Amino acid sequence: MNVLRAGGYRFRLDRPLIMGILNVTPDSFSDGGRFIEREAALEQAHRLVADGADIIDVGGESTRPGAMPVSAVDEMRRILPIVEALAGSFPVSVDTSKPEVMVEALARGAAMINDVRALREPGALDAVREGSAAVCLMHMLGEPRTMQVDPVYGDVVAEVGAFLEERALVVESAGVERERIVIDPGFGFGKTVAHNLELLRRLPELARMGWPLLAGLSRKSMFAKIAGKGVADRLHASVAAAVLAAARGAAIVRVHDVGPTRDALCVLQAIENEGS
Ligand code: HH2
Repeated sequence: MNVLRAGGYRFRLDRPLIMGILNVTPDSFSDGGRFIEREAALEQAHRLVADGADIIDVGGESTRPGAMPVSAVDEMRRILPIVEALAGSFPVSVDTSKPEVMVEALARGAAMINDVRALREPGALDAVREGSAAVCLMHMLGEPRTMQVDPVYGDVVAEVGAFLEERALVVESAGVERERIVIDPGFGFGKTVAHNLELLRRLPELARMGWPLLAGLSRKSMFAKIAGKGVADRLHASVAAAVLAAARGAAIVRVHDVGPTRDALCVLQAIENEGS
């Protein structure tokens, strides 16, 4: 049985976990500005948990294509009060690439660091290596400001897999135990729709690599092309994608709409439990 250790929490990975997204930003692509006030953010966190989230992922900087960087001071001002308020009661992940933000979030009880740059910023690995927090290492080609400008791969699955393996081994040899490491192909991060679909179709290859796999597809722009939906109308497509990812081996799905995703995943689980 695979397990994931995240701070004081130990998750058995015998069913897909749900990571609920809480963006405390003015400019996130689908919910920017909705949870920037403390009360609204905490209310949303409690709603996500009531709906079935296993982990709450708090982010203070949008990484949508074209997003402009935010200073560490501003990012901390947004997220730390929320992390502090929630971490005593729920597993809290923090979506950041900045070592100083990681250190402060971990000091306030964050159980996981979710880094779209896979701990490549100087000092990031040192910020997480001690202690027991989990880390999510994500693949991104380029930087958010420019990553969607003509991304090119030979074999996207092989290249993303090689990057994730290399990063996971570096992080492990720095002293982060395997049970604390999650990998993520980074849907939409320097990828065309065709790349995203290839990654989703061949997700089992990445799931077999030996680290739990996270899939973040929720409300992403690929659904504009696939289903012709604007950002406010991508619920059904997102739920379908989360279930397909879980069926192909994702151990964690990162989603905005926890309740509908949970119900859909129950169907998958029921089928799989019946078969075993
Ligand atoms: N996607 C987003 C942000 N963080 N982290 C991981 N590990 N995987 C992802 O796919 C991922 C992520 C983008 O989604 P969202 O947080 O809703 O938007 P924004 O970056 O605009 O805040």
